[in-house]
Amino acid sequence: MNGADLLVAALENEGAEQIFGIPGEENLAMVEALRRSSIRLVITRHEQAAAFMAATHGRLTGRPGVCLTTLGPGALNLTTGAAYALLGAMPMVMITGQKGILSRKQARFQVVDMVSTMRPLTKMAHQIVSPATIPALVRDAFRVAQQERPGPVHLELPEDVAGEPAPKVPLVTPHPIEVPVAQPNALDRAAALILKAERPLIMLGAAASRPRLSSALSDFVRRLQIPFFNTQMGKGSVAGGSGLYMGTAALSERDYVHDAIDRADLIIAIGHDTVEKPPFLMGHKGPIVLHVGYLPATIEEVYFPHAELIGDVGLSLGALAERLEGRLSKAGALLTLREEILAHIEARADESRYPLIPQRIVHDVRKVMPEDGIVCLDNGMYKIWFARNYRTRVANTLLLDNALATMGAGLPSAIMAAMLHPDRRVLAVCGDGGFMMNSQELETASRVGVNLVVLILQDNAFGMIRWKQAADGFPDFGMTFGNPDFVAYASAYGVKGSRVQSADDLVPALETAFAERGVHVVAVPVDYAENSRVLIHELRAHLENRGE
Ligand SMILES: Cc1ncc(C[n+]2csc(CCOP(=O)(O)OP(=O)(O)O)c2C)c(N)n1
Ligand SMILES: [Mg+2]
Repeated sequence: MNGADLLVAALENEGAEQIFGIPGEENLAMVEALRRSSIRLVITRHEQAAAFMAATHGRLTGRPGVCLTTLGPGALNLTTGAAYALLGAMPMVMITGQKGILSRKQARFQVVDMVSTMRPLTKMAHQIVSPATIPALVRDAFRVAQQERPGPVHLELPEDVAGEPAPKVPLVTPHPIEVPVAQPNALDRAAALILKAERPLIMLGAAASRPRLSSALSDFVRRLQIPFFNTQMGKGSVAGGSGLYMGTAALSERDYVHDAIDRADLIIAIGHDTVEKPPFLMGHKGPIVLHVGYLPATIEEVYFPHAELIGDVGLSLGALAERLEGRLSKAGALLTLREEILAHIEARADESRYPLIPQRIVHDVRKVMPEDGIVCLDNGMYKIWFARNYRTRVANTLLLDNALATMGAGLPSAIMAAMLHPDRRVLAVCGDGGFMMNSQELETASRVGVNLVVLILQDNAFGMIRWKQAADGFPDFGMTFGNPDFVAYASAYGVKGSRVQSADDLVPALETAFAERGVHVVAVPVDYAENSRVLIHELRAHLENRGE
């Protein structure tokens, strides 16, 4: 047994089932150890995609995903994925190779100080210097990646350590860890604040989407009957059509959902993580904010809670509900605004203009996706429309990145979701810009054999930036490009492609793609004139009507 064998045994001990990545010659001992292990090596076509996939594994399961690359160039390709997992709080373990450390037979060829590079992008970055340290280091890496606030860790395995005979060091057995519940006096204080509120509102933030939390959160909302809204990454964390959903804060202010936020006198912010674009801007005259989280709030100019309930979120909310159930006569005060807010959001969803408008696309996607179907977004203009307009009833069924907000993650994250949930419909939604950043992963998707539909919104532009450019009064410049013929492009990968030719064509195109199984690409032309019409002019007029 050598260092690489011991590392792979330690990964098996952690329950790792797959490793995503692209090895180099420095990893060959590791590759050989993997060949003889129970772990599946899933080769991607770019390391960035491997990191996005491993991070999404962590996000969807709560257990770290693992990725592997060579030294220098391969390892550097992980950095965007590391930041994606760090900002997005997704548990992930990255393993990279390195030249030998006891001698330097190739001088400095390809050598980059990856541990230093990864330090600000991870919760922990370590070089493995001897096989004997591997069992403890790997256990620590998984523990650090997984514990709140979850995120990426990095282990570097030099070529000579990988090949060195390993002493008989026992592996460290993982065990479950229960996080403490909030203190009784903090619970009493929080309960008193909520009892006093005239117009309470719950906000569900990114940490509300932790896989283990969904049922406790839904119970809390159902027991108290306080209406709720969510941040973009908190979507879907309350199960079922509770009748209490007030909307999603896709913009920071002035959207219809802010009619409710601005009138609330107490916001119970559950799991809010300030990596997200602010769902509302706290002001000094604004509502009281009670932060409920695994960890204390980070204080920002736009987020400075007045009280905090820190501890295991599910159990703490249970204890809070015990103190409040049946005692909140004003719980539903803001519900009178609900119908109007949701009616505005649903407007124009059936418009038959071609190219399609974003509202129609969101509406039609919802129509073909079952409640547990998973939509994985890349980053572009449509993210605002999906966050705002796509209704979710099951946790983690609209996967979007409102933290690093990187382009290129849509397709890899969808491949991962499809691998984890072969029985559910999975749809990647990408702009023509973002899709082309990692489109080579169509080959990975078809090789691993997932059922996956990729919807490409085609405006031949970096639409989001083009819109901001116009909104800021700049001339239209530099944001357009040409595209390949996406149907021909798909067929070059041996996957099926189709093009939506009319507004009524989208639903049947998606239905056919899902029914045929395998990987499909569906290109749909999008008309982004609605961006300014709704998100600027209509909202401005609405605000004037409110008299502000
Ligand atoms: C890796 C990366 N590069 C640049 C950006 C800045 N950016 C945000 S949205 C966007 C345009 C996206 O274009 P596209 O994917 O075509 O989507 P569209 O907005 O046109 O629907 C850009 C360039 C980013 N978020 N991530
Ligand atoms: Mg575009």
